[in-house]
Amino acid sequence: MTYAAELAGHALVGSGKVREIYDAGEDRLLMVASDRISTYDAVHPTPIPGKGAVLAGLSVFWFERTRDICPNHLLSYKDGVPEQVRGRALLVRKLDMIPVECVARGYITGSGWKDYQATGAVCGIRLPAGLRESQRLPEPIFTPATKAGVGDHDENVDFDRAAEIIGDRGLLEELRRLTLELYSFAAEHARERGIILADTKFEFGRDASGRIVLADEVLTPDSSRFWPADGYEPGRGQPSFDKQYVRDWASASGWDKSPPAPALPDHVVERTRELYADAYRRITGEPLEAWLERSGAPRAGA
Ligand code: Q0T
Repeated sequence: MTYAAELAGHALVGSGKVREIYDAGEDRLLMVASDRISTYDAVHPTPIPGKGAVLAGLSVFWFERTRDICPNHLLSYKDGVPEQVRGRALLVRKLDMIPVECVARGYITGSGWKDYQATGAVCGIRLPAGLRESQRLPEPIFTPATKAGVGDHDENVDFDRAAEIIGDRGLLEELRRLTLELYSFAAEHARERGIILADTKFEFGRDASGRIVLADEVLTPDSSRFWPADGYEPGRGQPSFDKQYVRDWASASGWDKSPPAPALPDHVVERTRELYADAYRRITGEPLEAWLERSGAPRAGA
């Protein structure tokens, strides 16, 4: 059994590269963000202390501020959360998940840039000719994707295909509206604080009454691309706000970028930990310590 599966009284129901989901009773799940970090699709054996807390704290920040746009699955980050994982775990409502990844893009990068270069379009949305890598789009676009097999990348699909997958075109129209509204709200907030939210991915589900509910983690550096606004320059790939230091070190280390990923030296861990804490502070306006205190996270060393 992996260490990840050990949480007394909770059955592991799912796990990703850097997080786990546990059953927490009848209609609840416990989503736990670890301190693990991946680059080039491989997880490094060295954790970044506080990374899980940054992801959980940011998700809570956004869940609390986007309730008027869309209800979400957050039930608690304290009551009912085992002490051992407090600060990086969310107790959430179990939903019927809608099997489409809802992506909003305000800038052309990643798989969107690849598709645009090959076809002039992303997910069937024709874009202006002559865009440069990382350029801001005339307006944010909704680019749905389907979860591929374990270890595979999500596959971009056009609106019609996504509608076919979920079997309800009206529902997908509503998800597109919500996705773009959530993105625009968050991108504007981040931009005022020196961070470009290039794109982001949401997952939605339905509750017992059929209501659409925002799920997963939201608007974190793991579910989004955060770029420092300082030094933004279209025409090239942008450095990642949180992971660039690890990527630069990993590239220079001679690692061939196939698993297993190398252990990280102390200076890379320390700098990256600072970058995550800085992202938390810039976006929320409070130090990460405030979240650790509020959530009842165990003190380092305890
Ligand atoms: C889910 C029911 O995040 C996932 O896996 C990574 C370990 C995908 N996933 C989401 C669910 C959620 C959520 N979020 C929910 N509220 N209710 N299922 C399951 N897997």
